[in-house]
Amino acid sequence: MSLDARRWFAPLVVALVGGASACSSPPSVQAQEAATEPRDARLDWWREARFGLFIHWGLYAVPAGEWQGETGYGEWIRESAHIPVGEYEQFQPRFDPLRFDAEQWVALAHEAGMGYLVITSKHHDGFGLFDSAQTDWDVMNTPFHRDVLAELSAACARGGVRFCAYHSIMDWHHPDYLPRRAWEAAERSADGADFERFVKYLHAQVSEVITKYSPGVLWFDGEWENTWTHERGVELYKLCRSLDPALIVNNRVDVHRGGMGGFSDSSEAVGDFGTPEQEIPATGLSGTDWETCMTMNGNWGYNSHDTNWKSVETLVRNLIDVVSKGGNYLLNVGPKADGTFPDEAVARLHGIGAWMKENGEAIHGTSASPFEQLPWGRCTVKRNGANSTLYLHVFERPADGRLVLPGLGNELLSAGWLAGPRLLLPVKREGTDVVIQLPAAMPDPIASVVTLGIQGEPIVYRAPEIVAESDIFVRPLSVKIETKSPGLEIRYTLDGQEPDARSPRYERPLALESSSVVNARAFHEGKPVSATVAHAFERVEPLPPRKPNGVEPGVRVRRYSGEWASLPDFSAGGTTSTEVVPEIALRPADRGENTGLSFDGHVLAPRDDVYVFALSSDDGSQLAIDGLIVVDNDGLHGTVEKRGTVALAMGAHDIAVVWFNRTGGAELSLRWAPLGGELAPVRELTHSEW
Ligand code: FHN
Repeated sequence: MSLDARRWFAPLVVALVGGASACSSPPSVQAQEAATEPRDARLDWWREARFGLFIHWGLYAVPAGEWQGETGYGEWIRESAHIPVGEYEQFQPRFDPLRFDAEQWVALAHEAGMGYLVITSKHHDGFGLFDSAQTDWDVMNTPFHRDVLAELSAACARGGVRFCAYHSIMDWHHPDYLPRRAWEAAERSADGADFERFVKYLHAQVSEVITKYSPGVLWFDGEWENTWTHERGVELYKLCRSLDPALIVNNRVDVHRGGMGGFSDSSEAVGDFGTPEQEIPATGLSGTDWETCMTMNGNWGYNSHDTNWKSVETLVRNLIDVVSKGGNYLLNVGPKADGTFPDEAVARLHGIGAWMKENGEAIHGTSASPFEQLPWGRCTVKRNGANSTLYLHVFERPADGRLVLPGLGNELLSAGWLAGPRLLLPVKREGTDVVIQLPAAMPDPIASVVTLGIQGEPIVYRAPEIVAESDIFVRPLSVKIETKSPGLEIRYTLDGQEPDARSPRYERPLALESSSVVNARAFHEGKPVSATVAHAFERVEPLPPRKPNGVEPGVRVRRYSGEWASLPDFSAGGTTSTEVVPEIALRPADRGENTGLSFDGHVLAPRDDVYVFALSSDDGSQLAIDGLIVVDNDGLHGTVEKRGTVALAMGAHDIAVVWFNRTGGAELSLRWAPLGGELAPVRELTHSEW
C-alpha cells in the first residue's frame, strides 16, 4: 500500500450536524409539520425567551443527596447508592412540601428574566409530580396530595412564564421498564416485564401531561438505553405533535443525540432543538436551534451538602455566551423537600434578575453574533426594521478603551450605553474595522452593554468555511463553502491559487472528482475583504478486499473479565467465553462491571467508497479495519461517540472491535455509512472458521 497508515484515517472535516438538517424531521413527520404549525411559528416564543428555569424536584429531595453516610448524591440517588426499590418507596410517605408555593417559584423565574420553566413531571425514578391515572407512584399518593404540575402551570399562566415539562423515558420503578439496573437485576427480576406495555404506559402519561397541563415544551431525557430506538422516538414525537400541534419537543425524544454535546447526528432525527448539557458549544451552529442546560452548583436534584455554587457573574456570562451563539440557556434549581428553593439559588436568581432588568433587551429576542471570537466579550443582534442593533457585552474593557469590531462592513448609525441614560459613545471606522471609544469607568462589573446601530443586517468580513464530510474520497466529494455573513460573495480556486475578483464565484456545492486544494475568500462589492482559507482533499485508492476462506454469518466475540482503566491487550489471553453473534453490540450478559469484549470478523463493503464509522461506548472502545485503527474511543468515560473514515473497495474487510466497561453504565454501538449516507448499525458481518 503506497499510503502510510495515517492517510487512510483522515479526521472528519466537519461533524455530520449543522445546517437545518440537524433539526429536520423525516418526510412523514415533515409532512405532518406542513399540515400543522410551521416550525418557525412554533419556536417563535422559545427563541424570543432565550432563558429558562429548569427544576429537578421529586422524592430524591427527601434524602437531599445523603445515603448511609455518603453525601455526594443527587437525583440519581437510587441508582448511584443502589437503593432497592422497596426502600426508595419509603420516601413517598415522607414527601410533604408544605412550603411549596407555585406563585413564588414563578415570580422568582420571571424576575430573573426567564421566559419559561421546565419541571420534571417524571424523572428516572418514575415518580410523577402530577395526578396520573396510570399509577399510584405519584404525588397524589403522598401526604402532600396536591398536583404540583397543575398548580405550577396555572401560576405560570398568571405570571407570564411559559410552563414546560421534563419527562424521562428511562424509568427505574415501572415493572415493565427494561433494562433493569445491573446491580438489582437479581432481586428485581425482569421476568414478565413487557417493554411494549411500558411504552403504552409512557405514551399514556405523556398524553396526560400534554392534555392536562399544556406545556410549551416537552423535554424528554433518559433516551440512551438500548430499549429505546429511533422508531420509538419518531412514534412518541408524532404522538406529542398530534396532541398539540404547537408543542415543541427536544431532540432527546430520539436516539441521535451525540452524548453531552447534545446535537443530533442524523438528518432522520426528530426533535426541535439540540440539547448540550453542562457545556456551551465553542460556536453556534447556523440554522440549528439548541439549548444548553446547566446546574447552578454540582447537582440537578437537591443536595444539602453541595456548596459548589457558581457566581452570579459566571451565570450571567454563561447566559450571554450561549445567546451570542444562537442558543437558549436553561438554568437549573433543585428545590428542597419542603418546597422552597435553596437560599443560594434564590440569591443567584435575584442577582441575575438585577442584571436582566437593565440589559434584558440584549438577550430576549436576539440572534447569534456575526463575529468570530471577540477578545473583550460577546455580541448579540436584533433586527429593527431595515436596520440592526448590535449589543456589545463588554466583559473586560480593553486597556486602551478601544472596543474593536473587526471587519464590520455596514454603514454606522450610533453607539451608546444600553443601561441607564443611554449616553452616546464616540464611534469611527478604521479601514474594515469599527472602533468605539470606551470611558475609563465601566458601568457594570459583570457585563456592560454597548449598543451599535447599523444599516441593514450585519455584514462581517469573515473568512468563509470549507465544509465536507471527509478529507479523503473515492467517489466525487461534495464540498460546501459557507459564509456566516449575508451580503458577501465567495470566490474560490481548486489549484491552490489565491482567489481574486476574476475567480469563479461560489454558488452551489462543488463535486470534486480529483485531488484538489480548495482556496476560498470573501468579497464585498468586488473587493477581497477576508483572509483566504484553504483545504486539501485527496482522492485515494480504497483498501483492497480480503479473501477470507469459508465465511459464516456473524462475528466472533471473546469475553474477558478484569479491572481496566484503558483497553488492555486482549490478545494476551484470558478469554472467559467465546461465541458467534449477529452484531457488534452488547447483550444483557455483557453489561456487567469489569467486563471486556473482543469482536472480530469481516464486514462487506457494498461498493468502492469512503466509509464513516461511528463508535459509541461507555467505557473505552476501538475499531480497526484490515488491521488499521479507524476509531480510537479508549478510556474511562460516559457514553461518547467518536468517528473515523476509511476508504474500502467493494468486498470483505477484516473488522475488529474491542471494548471494556469498568463500573456503572455500559454502552457499545457501531454504526457506519458511505459518505453522504445515513449512519446505520453494521449488519453485513461474517467470520471465518478457525
Ligand atoms: O440523567 C439525567 C440527569 O439526572 C439530569 O436530568 C440531566 C439534565 O438534563 N439529564 C440526564 C443526564 O444527561
